[in-house]
Amino acid sequence: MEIIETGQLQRIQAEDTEEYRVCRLFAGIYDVGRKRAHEWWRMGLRTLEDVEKRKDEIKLTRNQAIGLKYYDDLQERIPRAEASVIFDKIKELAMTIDGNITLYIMGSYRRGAETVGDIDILLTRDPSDGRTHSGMLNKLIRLLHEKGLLTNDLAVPADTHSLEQKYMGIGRLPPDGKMRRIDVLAIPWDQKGAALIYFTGDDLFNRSIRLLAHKKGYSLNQRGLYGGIIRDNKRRKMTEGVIIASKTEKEIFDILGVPWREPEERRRL
Ligand code: 8DG
Ligand code: MG
Repeated sequence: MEIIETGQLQRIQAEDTEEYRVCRLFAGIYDVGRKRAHEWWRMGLRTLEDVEKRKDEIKLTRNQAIGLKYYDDLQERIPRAEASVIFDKIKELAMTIDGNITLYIMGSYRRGAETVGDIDILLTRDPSDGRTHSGMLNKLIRLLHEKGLLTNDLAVPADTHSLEQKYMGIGRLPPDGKMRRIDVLAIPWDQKGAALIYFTGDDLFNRSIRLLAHKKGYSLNQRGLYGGIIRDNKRRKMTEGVIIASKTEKEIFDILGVPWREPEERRRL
């Protein structure tokens, strides 16, 4: 309607400026948000070379420097086949640490995407033999660095022995593959179902199913489906409630009355 009525679209005009293009360029650096990008624009920076040259003055963080170094690689999406090879190698190495570790490749890959933005991995272990995956994520990270699959850490878990940890880093297919973002989430075995739902996404599916849970008086997060929640008259939570389902995706769907949805069906059309 705007185009018909005015012969133009303001949004496109706004996007057709140097300021917009430069801010987008900067915001493409890992860990640089729109606000920071605009601040650099106001300081007179125009190119990635400017960012590199003035890195001390603008206090470029360690992670931003890594993002800048691998800018072009990290802009690209990863072909499904390559993600699959990288995941298989990581899984194989994990098995040398403990044959009972379970690893899944998650995110857009599990939803069947042809290209993925990053490699999302879930790590857990069945504790029925009396052992857990405590400490194993850190061992795995060390091993992946040794084998050249990981090159840079972006965020390493603080508590080495917790069963719930998140690692974020950059790696590649050795010796000279493109740099790729790799995330590994460790979770307790009995939260596997809730974690699978969360880490499979997509983000819109997650928001919808969480909203549905909320409407039905529950609360859903990556740890489980919570019942027995008491809310005040503004619908704010007064109590956390207790986990009533978390082990499998299906039991959570069942309680919420959601028909089974394959991962491929959990995405925007
Ligand atoms: P991509 O990497 O191919 O771009 O897509 P993705 O695998 O779906 O996204 P991701 O950024 O790697 O995140 C993995 C999952 O995390 C995603 O499928 C769903 C979940 N997730 C949420 N909320 C959000 C959110 O606000 N942002 C993002 N990026 N992911 C979220 O539940
Ligand atoms: Mg992903």
